[in-house]
Amino acid sequence: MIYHLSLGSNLGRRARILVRARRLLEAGGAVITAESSLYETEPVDLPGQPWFLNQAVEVRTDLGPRDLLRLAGAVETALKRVRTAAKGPRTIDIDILFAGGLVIEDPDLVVPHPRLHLRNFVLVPLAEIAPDLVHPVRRRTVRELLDASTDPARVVRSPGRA
Ligand code: PH2
Ligand code: MG
Ligand code: MG
Repeated sequence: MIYHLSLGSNLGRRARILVRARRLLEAGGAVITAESSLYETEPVDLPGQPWFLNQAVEVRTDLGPRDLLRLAGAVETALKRVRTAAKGPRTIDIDILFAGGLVIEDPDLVVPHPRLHLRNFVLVPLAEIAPDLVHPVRRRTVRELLDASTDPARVVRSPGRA
């Protein structure tokens, strides 16, 4: 199955942390088939924390959604994510955006990610690698969701290589 993930970091050596996160995902059986540039993004939800580096990746894997969620959590733990404030600073956050065309609404896993259409830090990187992907609930492409977004938070393509 093909998944799309959002990676984010706003603590420590962010670009290096994203590299390690991608490697650990691959070591866990998720082959990365596309990756966006890195973007410097203004924090949303909880202002006053450092800017994030965000990236979208496409992975191909035999893992089911629940196993991929477990892998993402294990990678976060391996990269020393410490949960302090909700939505606060973190070395790494890995969110499942899309799981093929599946719609999942479990207490601990909601796919498509319930806020992805509201967030430029997700939509801009995702539109770079998957502009024509259709959101199975909202029935809009990623490009259309981005065009419709009213999120004022700034997203700037980072000059560093992904
Ligand atoms: N993640 C959050 C809350 N706010 N802001 C940006 N720019 N990037 C993120 O990845 C992010 C955020 C919760 O996961
Ligand atoms: Mg998140
Ligand atoms: Mg998360």
